[in-house]
Amino acid sequence: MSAPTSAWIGLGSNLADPASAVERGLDALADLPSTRLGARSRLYRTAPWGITDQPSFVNAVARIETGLAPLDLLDALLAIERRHGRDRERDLRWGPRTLDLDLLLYGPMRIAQPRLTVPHPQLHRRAFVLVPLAELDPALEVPGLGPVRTLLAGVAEDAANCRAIGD
Ligand code: A4P
Ligand code: MG
Repeated sequence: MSAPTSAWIGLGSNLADPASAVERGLDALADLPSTRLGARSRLYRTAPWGITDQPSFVNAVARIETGLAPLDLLDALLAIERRHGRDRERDLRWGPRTLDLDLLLYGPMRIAQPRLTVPHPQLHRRAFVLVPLAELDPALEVPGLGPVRTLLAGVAEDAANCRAIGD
């Protein structure tokens, strides 16, 4: 196996018991083959983005150290989503979901393939991703876009609607 790569995963849920769904998602990341959970953010309650007429979300991000290649990691994330009851045939784009896992960053790589775009194409516009990323690593460089803390300043209004659960 080649040296592990740091990859960042965004987790979100807004159905049933979203906080436990995200916690189960984090556990499932830790159980992936050739993978170690390096760091995880707190859980955040966030205002819905995109389609705003839906329940609020619980979001978090995690850094994993993984030997999985990008497409293998994507497939593993989709398998976790399926195990947690997400039905892609039924889901609306940007609509409610039991558990959504996005591959945000894969080391310093930029990937543009039919099934996979990295950095995640919406990352820089989404406070619900940037706030937990900034909790763990504000200096993290998003390839082609700049550091997380700078991107976060661009969505300051939405960031005010992302609250750490328990604060
Ligand atoms: N795909 C390509 N690149 C990636 C990547 N970097 N990570 C492909 C994950 N998947 C990637 O994914 C559809 C396909 O995208 C995958 O099969 C993969 O091959 P998807 O997640 O069903 O679709 P999508 O385009 O990401 O739209 P989706 O899921 O409807 O919306 P999002 O973008 O995931 O957003 N508001 C708050 N506050 N918090 C949230 O978590 N989430 C959404 C859903 C909307 N509003 C939200 C939240
Ligand atoms: Mg998604």
